[in-house]
Amino acid sequence: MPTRIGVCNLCEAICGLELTVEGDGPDLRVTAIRGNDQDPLSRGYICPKGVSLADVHADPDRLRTPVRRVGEGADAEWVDIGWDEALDLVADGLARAVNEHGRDAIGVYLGNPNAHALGSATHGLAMVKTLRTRNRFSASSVDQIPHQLVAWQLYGHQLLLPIPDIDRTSYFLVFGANPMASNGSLMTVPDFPNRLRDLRARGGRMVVVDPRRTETAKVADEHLFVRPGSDAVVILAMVRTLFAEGLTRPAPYVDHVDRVRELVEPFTPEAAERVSGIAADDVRRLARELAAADGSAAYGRIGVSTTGFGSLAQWGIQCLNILTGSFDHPGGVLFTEPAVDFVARRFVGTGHYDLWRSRVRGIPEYGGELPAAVMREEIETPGDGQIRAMLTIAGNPVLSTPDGRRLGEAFDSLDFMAAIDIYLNETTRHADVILPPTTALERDHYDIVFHGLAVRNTARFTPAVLPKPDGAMHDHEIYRELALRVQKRLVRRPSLRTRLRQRARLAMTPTRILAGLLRTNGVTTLKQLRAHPEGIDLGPLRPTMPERLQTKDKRIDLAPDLVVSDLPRLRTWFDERLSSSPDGLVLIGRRHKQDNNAWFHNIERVNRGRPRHRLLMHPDDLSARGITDGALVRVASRVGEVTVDVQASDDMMPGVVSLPHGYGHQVDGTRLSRATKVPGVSINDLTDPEALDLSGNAALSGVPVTVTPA
Ligand SMILES: Nc1nc2c(c(=O)[nH]1)N[C@H]1C(S)=C(S)[C@@H](COP(=O)(O)OP(=O)(O)OC[C@H]3O[C@@H](n4cnc5c(=O)[nH]c(N)nc54)[C@H](O)[C@@H]3O)O[C@H]1N2
Ligand SMILES: Nc1nc2c(c(=O)[nH]1)N[C@H]1C(S)=C(S)[C@@H](COP(=O)(O)OP(=O)(O)OC[C@H]3O[C@@H](n4cnc5c(=O)[nH]c(N)nc54)[C@H](O)[C@@H]3O)O[C@H]1N2
Ligand code: SF4
Ligand SMILES: [Mo]
Repeated sequence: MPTRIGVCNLCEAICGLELTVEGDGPDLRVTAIRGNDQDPLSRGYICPKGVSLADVHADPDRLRTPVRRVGEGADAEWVDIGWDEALDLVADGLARAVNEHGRDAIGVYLGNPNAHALGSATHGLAMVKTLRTRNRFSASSVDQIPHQLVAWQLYGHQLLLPIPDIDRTSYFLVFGANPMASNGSLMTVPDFPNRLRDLRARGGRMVVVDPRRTETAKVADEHLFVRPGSDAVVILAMVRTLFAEGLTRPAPYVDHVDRVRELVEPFTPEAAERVSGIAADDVRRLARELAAADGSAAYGRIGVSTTGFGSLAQWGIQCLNILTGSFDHPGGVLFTEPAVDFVARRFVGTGHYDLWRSRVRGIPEYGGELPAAVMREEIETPGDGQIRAMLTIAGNPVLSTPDGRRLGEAFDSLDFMAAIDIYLNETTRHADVILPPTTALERDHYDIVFHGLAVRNTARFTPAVLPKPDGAMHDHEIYRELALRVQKRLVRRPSLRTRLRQRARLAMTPTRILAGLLRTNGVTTLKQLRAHPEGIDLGPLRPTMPERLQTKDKRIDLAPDLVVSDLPRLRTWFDERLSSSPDGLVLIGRRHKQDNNAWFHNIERVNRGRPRHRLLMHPDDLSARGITDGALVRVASRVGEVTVDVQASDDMMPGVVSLPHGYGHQVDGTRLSRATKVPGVSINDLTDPEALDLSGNAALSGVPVTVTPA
C-alpha cells in the first residue's frame, strides 16, 4: 500500500505521521495513520487524535462549501452558496461596518488552530492587520498571555520562552500541567510518556503540583495537591527559600536580584501553606531539591496561567530557574534555535502593553489584543467604537471563553457576523456566512510556532498529503481575497503604497514565504527539507546566553516594574485568605487525551467508550452535601449554572471540583453536527469574565461554585 509522510497539527506536539493512502487523483483517501518512526522529534509517537486526523477530512458534517444563514436561531436554514458570492457578502458586511461606524466597528477573534496552520502565520495575521481594528481578540487571552508578558519583560521578546530540557533534566517540577493528556504546551514534547520513562531511568524525578491527581501526577515520583489559584504564593515562597538558604547562583547578566529578594520577603512558606494546602516544609524542600539537582527545570502551564495571578506565577517560575542556575543550562531550561527564527527575525513583534484600553471596562491591550473576556460588553454596549460586525477565524469562543453562552447571545445582536471555519458549531451558527477552508491534510505545512518551543531543535516541511478538491479554497486564499475585497469597498483606504505592499505579500503562497524565511535564516533550505519530509535534526537545546536575549542591553531585569507592580494585589488577596480560610468549593478544568479543545467531538473514533463529561468531586464533598455518586447535580457560580452528572473521585483535592472544557454542544438547530449528541455542559457557562490576571488573561481556574442535587 502506498504511504505518505504527514504531520499532525492538532496539538503542540506536532507528531510526524505515516499515512497509508488508496486511490488516485481527486479520489485519493487515507486508510490508516501511524506515527512516523523516522521523525527526529516525535520518534514514532502518536495519540488517539492523530490516528483520527483523516476522520476530520472524511467527516460528512464538515463544511465543504460556503454557507449562508437564512432565518434565526433554531429555525435557521443553511444554504450552500458559491465562493464568489460568499466572499462578496463577507466583504460587504465588514466594509459596511467600517464605512458607517469606523474601523473599530469590526471585532476579530482568532482561535487556537491558527497557531497550527502555515497559512495563518503567513497570511492570516496580515489579513487581520489590513482591517486595522483595535477590537482584536484571540484564544491567547484564555491561555498563555501571562507567559508572553513575562517573556517580553524578562527576555525582550514575548515568544522567547525557555523550554524544559526534558531529555537531559534530572528534576522536573510541574505546576498546573498535564502533559500525559495534553502532550505538552509551550513545551512541544511529543512522546512525553517515553521521555518521562527515560528521565526516571536516568535516576531523575518528576514532581507535580496540581489540585487533581492527574494522569501525569499518577506517573510522577511525587504529587502535591494545591488549592487552585494559590500557586503564585507557593512559587514566591520557594524563591524566598532560595534566598534565605543561600541557594541562589544567578548568571552575571541578571540584574535586580536583590530587589527580588526584598519583594518576596512577605511570602513565607508558612503563609503559603495556609493558602495553598502545601506544607511549609514541602515548599522549602521543593526549593532545595530544585537547587540541588544538576539540571532541574521548573515549568508551569494552563493551571497556573489561567488564574488571577498567572503573570506573577510565571514570573516566579522564571525566577526559580534563573536563581538556581538552571536557566540556559543543559538539563535545565533553554531557548530554542529554530530554523525559522520568529523571535530574532521579528516575525512576531516583541510585545507591548497598555498602548490602548478596552472601551467599556478600560482593560489594557496586550500585544495588540484585548482580552476575550471583554468581547461581549464591547459588542453590547452602545457608543463610539462599539463592535457591529464580527469575524471569527478557527475559534469557538462560545465554548472556550468565560460566560460563553451570553457571548453567543451577543453575537445575535450584531449587524453582521462571518466565520472562517470548517464546522457549523456553537459559535459559527451565529454567523451570517461561514467560509470553510481546506483541511490540514490538503495543505503544505511547516510549524513556524512549535519548532520554536520544542524540547529539541528540528525542522520539517510536509507537503499536502491529499489533493485540493475542485472549487475548494485554501485558508491563505480566503485571507487574500477577503483583504482585497474589503479594502476595495472602504471609503477611507490606506495609501496606495501600503496597499501595494500588502497585496504583494498576500499574493505569494505560504510555501514561498516559508522558503524565503528559511533562506534568510540560513540553517536549512526548503530544498533540503523537501528531500527529508520526515524532518531534519538540528540537535539538542544549547546554551545561547546572553547573545540570544532580545533585550537592548543583553541583560535580564529580574524585577521588571510592570510585573512586580501586581505584587500588592497578590498581597491583598493573600492577606484576605489568611484572615478568612476558604471553605466553599472551587471549580477547575480538565483535558483528556481524546479531546481537542471544543472541536473534536464529531470524531466518533475518539468518542466511544466511557463518557468524559462528568463533574469530578471528592467523595467527602459529595457526602457532606448528601449527594450520591452518579447523581445529577446543579453547579452554580456568580455567572451561571449548569446541570451535569457527578462522579466521585479520590483524585480530586477536597474542596475542588472539575469539569472538562470544550463540552456543551447541545444546541438546537438544523444541520448541526453529530457532536451535539455528546453529553456534557460548558464549563465556560460558569467561568467569570470579571476575573482577570494582570495580563488580561482570564482566570478560568478556581471559580467559586456551589454544588447541589438537581
Ligand atoms: N474553562 C476553560 N476554558 C478554556 C480552556 C481551559 O483550560 N479551561 N482552555 C483554553 C485554551 S488553552 C484554548 S487554546 C482555547 C481554545 O479556544 P478556541 O480556539 O476558541 O476553540 P477551539 O475549540 O480550539 O476551536 C477551534 C475552531 O477551529 C475550527 N477549525 C479546526 N480546524 C480548522 C482549520 O483548519 N481552519 C479553520 N478555519 N478552522 C478550523 C474548529 O471547527 C473550531 O470551530 O480554549 C480555552 N478555553
Ligand atoms: N488531549 C488534548 N491535548 C491538548 C489540548 C486538548 O484540548 N486536548 N489542548 C491543547 C492546548 S490548546 C493547550 S493550551 C494545552 C494545555 O496543556 P496543559 O496545561 O498541560 O493542559 P491541562 O490538561 O489543561 O493541564 C492543566 C492542569 O492544571 C491543573 N490546575 C487547574 N488549576 C490549577 C491551579 O490553580 N494550580 C495548579 N498547580 N494546577 C491547576 C489541572 O488540574 C490540570 O491538570 O494542551 C494542548 N493539548
Ligand atoms: S500528540 Fe496526538 S494530537 Fe498531538 S500532535 Fe501528536 S498525534 Fe497529534
Ligand atoms: Mo491553548
